[in-house]
Amino acid sequence: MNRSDFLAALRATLGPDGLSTDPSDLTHWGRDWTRSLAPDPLAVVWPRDTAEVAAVVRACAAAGTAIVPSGGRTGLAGGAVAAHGEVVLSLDRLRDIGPVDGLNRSVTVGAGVPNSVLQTALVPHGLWWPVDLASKGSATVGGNLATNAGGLRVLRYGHARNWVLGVQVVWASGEITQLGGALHKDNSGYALQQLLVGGEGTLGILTAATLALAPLPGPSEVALVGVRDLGAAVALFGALRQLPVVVNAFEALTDLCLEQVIAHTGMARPLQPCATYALFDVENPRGADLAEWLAGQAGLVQDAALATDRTQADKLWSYRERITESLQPRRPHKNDVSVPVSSMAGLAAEVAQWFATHRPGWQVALFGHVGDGNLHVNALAPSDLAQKDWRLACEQADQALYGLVAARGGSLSAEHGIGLLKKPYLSITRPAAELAAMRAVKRALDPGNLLNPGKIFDL
Ligand code: 2HG
Ligand code: ZN
Repeated sequence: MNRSDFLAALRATLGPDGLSTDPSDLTHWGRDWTRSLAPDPLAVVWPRDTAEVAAVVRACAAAGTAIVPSGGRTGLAGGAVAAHGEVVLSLDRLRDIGPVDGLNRSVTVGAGVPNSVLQTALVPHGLWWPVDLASKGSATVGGNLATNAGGLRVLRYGHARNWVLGVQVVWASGEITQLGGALHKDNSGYALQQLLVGGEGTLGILTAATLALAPLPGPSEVALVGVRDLGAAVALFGALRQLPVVVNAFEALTDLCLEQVIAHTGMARPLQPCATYALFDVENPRGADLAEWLAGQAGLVQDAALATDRTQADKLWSYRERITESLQPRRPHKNDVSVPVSSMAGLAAEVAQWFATHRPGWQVALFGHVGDGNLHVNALAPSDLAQKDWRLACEQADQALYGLVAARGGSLSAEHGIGLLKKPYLSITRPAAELAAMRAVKRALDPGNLLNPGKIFDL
């Protein structure tokens, strides 16, 4: 079948508004937030339900055309980029939200439900899905699961995979299978749904999921604290954990991040300038006096703002949540690494030292999830460096960074996934035998290499 017959057959299956080859759609739907990778898909399709997803998969399999499953495309590793004539299969129309089972604390939803829409629907039930991302307005449940999203509450709740009971999957063959269900306990054989979670759309296409839900968190207290460096932030985290509080999040950012947020948003500087800031969010059911505690941390705390109401708390959070959008105009080269929390301060010092020695003059924005041992390293492009030279200089810096991370038993992707961007480096922190097992799983479930080929690893 030639290309135009193939597209005509897909259009006949999906209806006239179910497929586009319009160049602006191809650009928009062919990429995620990774702006350094150019999109070049053949078409974008918007099936209405799981049966139509299966029909698209069968048609693509017959034509030998690869598929890139697509959620909210807020990923930062190129996992949803279609750069080689693939069909982008958007799950955008699969937006059903089933009845909430309050007793079982679960709900079944379509893959295309935006994270924030789900959260709003759960509020009247006093429940939420504890996957909390700065990108929640665009990110979808299907994308959250395919990438095993992390976010701002991993410290308390864990990644997306902790909050899924079952999934509906369309395999590369076009068959539809339910993996798991609404069971909180099910120890009967492999938990295959967990293989799909974090699979970046390479093993099957998630069309629906039964999610585990948590009670809405209680009121929280939020503070932004100026400290000497990331080591001091980590020490403050250790001290905070000694208090009888539940730590929802413990984050950090350097002053460069704060400067960029202030420049981008026009918000006022919240504290006197310090080299680094820690932000924490705690539930405090036993009423520990946090102001007094902060005052007692004189060796660590240089300045502090403790929110007294929700509006102030949200404002303090926005200095952290708005970093990514504020860095965007500076063509950031992104990294997302993790080490044990006990190695976090050492890693941050080594990273800063490496850049100061080998890339003097570069601005490197360090921020991340201290409580998870997760450091985001965003190198900002000098305005006088051509894109090609910038990329080369960054690739060399990446090698050095991953060497430091590997030496501390870390990972080169804590929460953003591997996609296309980190693929060349995966073997630095994953042993060859493990990669061989991953390839064997991929070959078994997708023998034709139809689903998101070239992501995570090449076969
Ligand atoms: C965050 O923690 C996200 O805000 C994005 O993981 C990190 O932009 C980044 O590098
Ligand atoms: Zn993050």
